[in-house]
Amino acid sequence: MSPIRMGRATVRAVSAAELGTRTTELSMALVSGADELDPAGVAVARRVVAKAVERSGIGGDHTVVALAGATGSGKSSLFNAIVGADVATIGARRPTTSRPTAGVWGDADASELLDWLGVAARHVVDTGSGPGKGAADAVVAPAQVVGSLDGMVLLDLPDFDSRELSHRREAERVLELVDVFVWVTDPQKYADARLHDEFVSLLSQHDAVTLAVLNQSDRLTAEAVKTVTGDLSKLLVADGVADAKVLATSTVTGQGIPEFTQRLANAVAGHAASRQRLKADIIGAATRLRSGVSDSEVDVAELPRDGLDTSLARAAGVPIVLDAVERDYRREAFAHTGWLFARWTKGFAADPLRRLRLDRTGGRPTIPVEIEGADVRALLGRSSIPAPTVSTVSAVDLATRHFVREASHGLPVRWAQATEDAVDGGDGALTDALDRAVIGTSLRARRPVWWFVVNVMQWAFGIVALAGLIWCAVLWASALLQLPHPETPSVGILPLPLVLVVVGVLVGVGLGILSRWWARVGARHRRTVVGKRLTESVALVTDEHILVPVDEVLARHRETREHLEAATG
Ligand SMILES: Nc1nc2c(ncn2[C@@H]2O[C@H](COP(=O)(O)OP(=O)(O)OP(=O)(O)O)[C@@H](O)[C@H]2O)c(=O)[nH]1
Ligand SMILES: [Mg+2]
Repeated sequence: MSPIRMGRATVRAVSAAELGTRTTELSMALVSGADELDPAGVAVARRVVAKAVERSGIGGDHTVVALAGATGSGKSSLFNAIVGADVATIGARRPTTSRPTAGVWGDADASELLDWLGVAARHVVDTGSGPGKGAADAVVAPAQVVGSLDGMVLLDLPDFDSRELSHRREAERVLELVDVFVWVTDPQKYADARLHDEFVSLLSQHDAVTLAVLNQSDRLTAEAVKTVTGDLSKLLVADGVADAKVLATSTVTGQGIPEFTQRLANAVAGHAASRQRLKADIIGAATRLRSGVSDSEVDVAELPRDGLDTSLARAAGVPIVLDAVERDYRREAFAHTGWLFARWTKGFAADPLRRLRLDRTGGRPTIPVEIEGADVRALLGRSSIPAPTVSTVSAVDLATRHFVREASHGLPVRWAQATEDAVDGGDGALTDALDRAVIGTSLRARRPVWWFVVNVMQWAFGIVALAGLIWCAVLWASALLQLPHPETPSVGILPLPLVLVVVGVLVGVGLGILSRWWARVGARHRRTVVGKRLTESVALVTDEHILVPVDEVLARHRETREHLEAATG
């Protein structure tokens, strides 16, 4: 709050552009963070934004000054003193005023503004002879007032404290919209605890330019006026009104009225008060919301994610798939490098990848890029990887919670909750995504060259063994039938056909044994390669289902803070 001082206007000018920027920033903060900010604060901020937009749209550059306070303090009397005519009803029966009355200074049309304020009773003040002609006529010497009251809309409000609740409501409604408050009190009620607690605290919340007037000062001695205004200043400071200064007035003797008029002229000067009030409201609303956001947020990309990736990989069945990949490699290796005459046994061993229904695709490229989710399953079906066990599921849950807790470290509760809500809600989407990731990952690779080389050798030695066997058979048959046959060549003491059979079989079997051993090494390598691919695929799922949603909340948090800081800064 900034009390108006005597002399030249001291209210710092707020440009329309500055007000517009602050209003926009506050409304942007509401767009990005309304759900995570305190609902009461959000409601206030929405009202402030609406008010700023509406008020800025009203032409005329008026300053709305409200006389508010307890019943019988002399609001209507002060109003008439400033207007210079008996416009407002002054009564001995309390409360007198039930609807606000407006006095308008200057040529600019204030009807749009008064419609917006909801004030029906209007009086245009004749300003022909200086600031507040009537006031001048009554008690103010024009020469004493520096400046003019042109552009002022003075409101005489209903009381704030009577038994009429509707009066209080009406006063509160209008006070929400005015630019300058004048709290009018009297020697009897100035220390009333209820007024201070309920009324002055409300004024400090409204954050408008404020002025306190102790009216009916003619009822006190000069000494008592000093004491009472001093007391009242202290009470105002205790109420939170900074730099509180009290003005003593009397509508009977005219004491203090010129000074009061001067202060009103100061408030009107530069037409700054309305924007000042709106700025103060915006800053007040944004400051209140600012306590609902932290000063910084965690960088999700920097957080350790090993626990998360590992638990998700386990849930995706990656270890089971890798075992199958290893077995598949050994099986395929045997089909290409095993001893030719033992390969038929391969038919008995079940295809490990087929058992998991992972054998139908060569990898991602076979899935059209634009096909997603259920369509992928329609195209490829589901895998038959066993569903994750309860302990695996709870490990994922634990790792996710841990990660989210780390990510939302230091955030206010509502934001932390939003971060938690943003990640997969256990509706099966994560499990489906993991399955899709495994299905979409290529589990095989190019056949190794050594398979081809060994295969050629196996065929060569197989043919050698077979040729030797057939030769032996022919020799045996011709011996049996006592048919003449040419001399059988020999190697040393052994006949060549036998040598061919023995060499063919021994080399074939030996090569098979060596290849089996080498295939174990190759299978482990294949496991590593495919393991890397699966880790990448699972990491993408982690990104999509956990990191990105969490990061989105944190980004909104940052935006909200930046907008609120821009609104208050
Ligand atoms: N002695 C003295 N009496 C005053 C002064 N100002 C107002 N009064 C009297 O106080 C009574 C109340 O004045 P109003 O102006 O009606 O007071 P109000 O604050 O508008 O009251 P409500 O409309 O009920 O809220 C009237 O009888 C006035 O004549 C003053 O400065 N000195
Ligand atoms: Mg009145």
